[in-house]
Amino acid sequence: MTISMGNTRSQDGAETADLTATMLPSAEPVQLVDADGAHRHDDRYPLPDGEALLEAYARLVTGRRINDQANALVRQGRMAVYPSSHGQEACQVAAAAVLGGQDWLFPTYRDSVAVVSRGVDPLQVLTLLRGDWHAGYNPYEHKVAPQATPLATQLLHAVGVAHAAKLKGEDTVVLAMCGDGATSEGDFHEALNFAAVFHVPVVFFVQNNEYAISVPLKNQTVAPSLAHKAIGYGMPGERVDGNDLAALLAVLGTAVARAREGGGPALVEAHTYRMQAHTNADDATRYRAQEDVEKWVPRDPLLRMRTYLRGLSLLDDAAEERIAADAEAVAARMREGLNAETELDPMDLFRYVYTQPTPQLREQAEMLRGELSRTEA
Ligand SMILES: Cc1ncc(C[n+]2csc(CCOP(=O)(O)OP(=O)(O)O)c2C)c(N)n1
Ligand SMILES: [Mg+2]
Repeated sequence: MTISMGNTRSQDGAETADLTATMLPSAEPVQLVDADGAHRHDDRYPLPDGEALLEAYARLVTGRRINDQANALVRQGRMAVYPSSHGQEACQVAAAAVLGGQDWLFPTYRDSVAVVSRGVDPLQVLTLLRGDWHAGYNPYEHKVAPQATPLATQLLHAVGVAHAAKLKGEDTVVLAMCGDGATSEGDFHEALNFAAVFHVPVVFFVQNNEYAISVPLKNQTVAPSLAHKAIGYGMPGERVDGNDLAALLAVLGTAVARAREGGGPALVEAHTYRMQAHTNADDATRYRAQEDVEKWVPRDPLLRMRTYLRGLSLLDDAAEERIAADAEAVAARMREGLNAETELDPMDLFRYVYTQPTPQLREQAEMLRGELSRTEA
């Protein structure tokens, strides 16, 4: 049977068996550098070269520094909230690194480090979490969609952009990020089905950090893995060690290259862990044991990449100092920018929301304008 838009579904038994074999994820998450920093050979995924790993490692260090600095700024009352990607920095860096300038990234609230890795100014990124703007950066400038808080909604937008790019004949791949919890949303299923049927160049990147606020993965799904969900829609799924920067670059890079060559969508599940609370507004000790968190400490993505690079003499003391100084400069810029007092115009609430404001919003804007002029008087 042929489905419209050029995507073919076979009802022939032998062909179905072949497709099943190519679409099912690996039995174990792909790993190229283990927790001790040793290379693990994998015929399917060559190790990225040393230069690429060193550059990505520097971004990991900056990412960790951004997470730590943002947490401190929240405690100092300079930011409203910060969903940290501490422990997930390898996923964050790899998501940005595998994309070209013509590609689009669709991040969530937890993916600030990925957005910075894509080249967006951290101060522009953090205005959202400071509570100043819905998105502090221009999405078109860096081809980064606004960070989405309503779970999985961005996946449908991502598929729409990929579909449009395909119709226009553009060489664009879209990488859409979401968490394990978001895979239970209707929008997740609609996005995957739409992407597969229309055969669009999108890579769904699920960071499985084992929690959706207080809900553990076992209460979220009983599927063998989240990557196994892909075959149900007719696209390949792959599992990767989400704390292994090298494996993430290889697996995501392969999925992006495949999408660019017209191979259609894919789903990549990264197995990682949310090392800190959901946000500063959450007390994780109420629903998970500290021993469980500690098991993940030795699997830290920075530690293993550092050990690997030092083992090959690709990273020496001088390079470490330079990388740390660069990360510190980013943190200093965050402190300076976010500690500065800003004069916000409350009328901004109504600007840049709709091209044509609705009658209700116009009415509310007038009310606010009236109140402001009374308080100023
Ligand atoms: C549609 C929708 N429902 C509920 C929420 C409230 N909510 C915010 S974050 C979250 C958990 C999401 O977990 P996951 O997708 O695993 O992402 P993580 O926070 O672990 O990165 C929930 C339920 C929301 N933001 N959007
Ligand atoms: Mg999660």
